[in-house]
Amino acid sequence: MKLALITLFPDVIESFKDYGVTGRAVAEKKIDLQCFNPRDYATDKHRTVDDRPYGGGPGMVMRCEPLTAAVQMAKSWTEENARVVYLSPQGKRLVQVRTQELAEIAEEQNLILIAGRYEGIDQRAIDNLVDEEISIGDYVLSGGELPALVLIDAILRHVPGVLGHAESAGQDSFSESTEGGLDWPHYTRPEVFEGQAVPDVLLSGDHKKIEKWRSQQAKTKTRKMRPDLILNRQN
Ligand code: 9D3
Repeated sequence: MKLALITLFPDVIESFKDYGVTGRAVAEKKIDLQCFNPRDYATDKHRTVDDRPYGGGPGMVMRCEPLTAAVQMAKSWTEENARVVYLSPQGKRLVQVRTQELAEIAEEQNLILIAGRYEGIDQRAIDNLVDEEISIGDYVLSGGELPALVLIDAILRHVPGVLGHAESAGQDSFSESTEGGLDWPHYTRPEVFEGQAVPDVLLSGDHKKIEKWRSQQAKTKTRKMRPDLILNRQN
């Protein structure tokens, strides 16, 4: 699976390739992640990638030409009909089912992600290049790089062989084992830490009882922290 990322800050992305399950996926060539910097494709004397907005107002806007050239290079590296996703505050909010669907799309036709900076990108670049716009949630960030990494991380977890045998995407919170609810509490050694003991049931060896306790803990936590997950399962 080829993932191309259009970004003015490729260095921000690099460390992601070195650590954890995602780093292993890169090392084992389950995915090929490459950055394309619009700056490298700016043709004017000063290599400008942004300019002031028509109509006035604060901030700068990413220009069409360098973006278009970068996406074209990304397409020749991936494939001509690669899915193009623009990470944007105006996008549809990302949920777990969509990460699964995008993983399937990415397996079929590869993926080009555009991370914006400044106030965003010229609308004509969106109209010409972008298949869909995705936001990762209702809070303000400084650009699309972290959202792109969030999306890549979530997609990779669905790629066969990326997760070990113990984990599996189906076991994740927001997935099957807790029926779309939150996880149960976890404990490991020591049995007593600063006077706090591990719940007896977990040491009982009674697997039926343990399973029942965990599911009840998960339900209580979900009702308290995320009642919305019970009311409208949109994941
Ligand atoms: C303070 C600037 N805002 C004026 C109304 C608009 C704005 C422009 C650019 C807000 C954020 C950004 C940069 N954010 C992203 O590129 C972004 C993002 C986000 O901020 N939150 C959640 N998901 C995403 S995906 C891309």
